[in-house]
Amino acid sequence: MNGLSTIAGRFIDPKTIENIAPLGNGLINDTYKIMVKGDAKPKYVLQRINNAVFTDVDMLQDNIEAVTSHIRKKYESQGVEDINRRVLHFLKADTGKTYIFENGKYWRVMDFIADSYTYEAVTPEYAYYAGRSFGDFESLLTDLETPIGEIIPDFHNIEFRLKQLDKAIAEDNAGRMKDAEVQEYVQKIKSVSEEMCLGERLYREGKLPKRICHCDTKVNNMLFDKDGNVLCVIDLDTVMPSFVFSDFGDFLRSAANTGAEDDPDLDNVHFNMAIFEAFAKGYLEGTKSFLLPIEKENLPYAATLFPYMQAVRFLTDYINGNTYYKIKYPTHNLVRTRAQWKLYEEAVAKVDEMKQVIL
Ligand code: GN1
Ligand code: MG
Repeated sequence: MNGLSTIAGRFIDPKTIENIAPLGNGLINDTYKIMVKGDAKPKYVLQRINNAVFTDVDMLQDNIEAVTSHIRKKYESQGVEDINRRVLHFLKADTGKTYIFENGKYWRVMDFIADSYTYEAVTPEYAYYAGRSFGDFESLLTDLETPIGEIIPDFHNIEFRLKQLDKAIAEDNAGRMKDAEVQEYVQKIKSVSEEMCLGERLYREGKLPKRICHCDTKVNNMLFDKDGNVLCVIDLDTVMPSFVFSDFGDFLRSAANTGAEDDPDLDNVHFNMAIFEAFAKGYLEGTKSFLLPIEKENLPYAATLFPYMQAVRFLTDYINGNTYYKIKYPTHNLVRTRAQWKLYEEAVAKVDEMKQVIL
């Protein structure tokens, strides 16, 4: 047995394991699919939790357990069919917990949801279903009584992200501040920072609530069945209290971008209004039981905030010498910054149109 099988064998019967192979393309955790003997489809997902990012693994797994069991109970009471494909299920290890710690690393195993598909891009039709699903997800959690910890403090707090950028600039650990392009992006980011911090100001004024949000609503964090129906929302690590802007904005950051998150060709990067319209329609339907006017009217702001915040985060990581995100080449985080900044500008140019769709 190789190392991964030994780890998986603490959650499932090691004799049943056929092989373990990489799965997906997340930038934080390492994910694998586990094939078992006699089964042509993967049966489980093995994940190494990046504990440099998620430092409190107990809190992480408690949050996920609270959210998944709450959703499961609701689905049961609503008589929803096929519940095991509609909500994630984590296995207990030989320790009785849903994770193990071995050789300095944390691992967990969940059921693989069979016949499910993920996409890096969506059509307006799929964007509508996605909007509905993320809206429903937030809606299902509005009456969750178990407290959900802020697993990464200030995760989507743009004021905090800008402070991290300032710190990176001051330390200049990788000597990047002599690069004129880096300086140019810093200037661009700073020139609009006041207006981009709107959400935090509204929160301080007591006008904007925090709700339990998913906080990583990238397109590829949703499972579809073969007919395009949304099965469930995955990658629950970042579920935490946040503004609804997080889920709305981060989905569009990935789905409404006509290019890639790290597109080296900025001509590919535009903000797709058809996706915005379809997603917003689904999202507003899913959240109609609780969404406040202040939340609704600022959804176009959210669509600009997330590419902005991601540009800040990628640039910060580039200046720090690439310590956070996985990269494929040395300037990857700079290329990502350029693409996210372009998307931010494209979204800003569409704000008036977005307002017309929302109101
Ligand atoms: C990370 O884990 P992954 O790849 O789904 C990041 C998100 C970023 C995203 C950018 C915990 O998500 O916040 O938006 O990369 N997750 C964390 O692609 O930082
Ligand atoms: Mg992911």
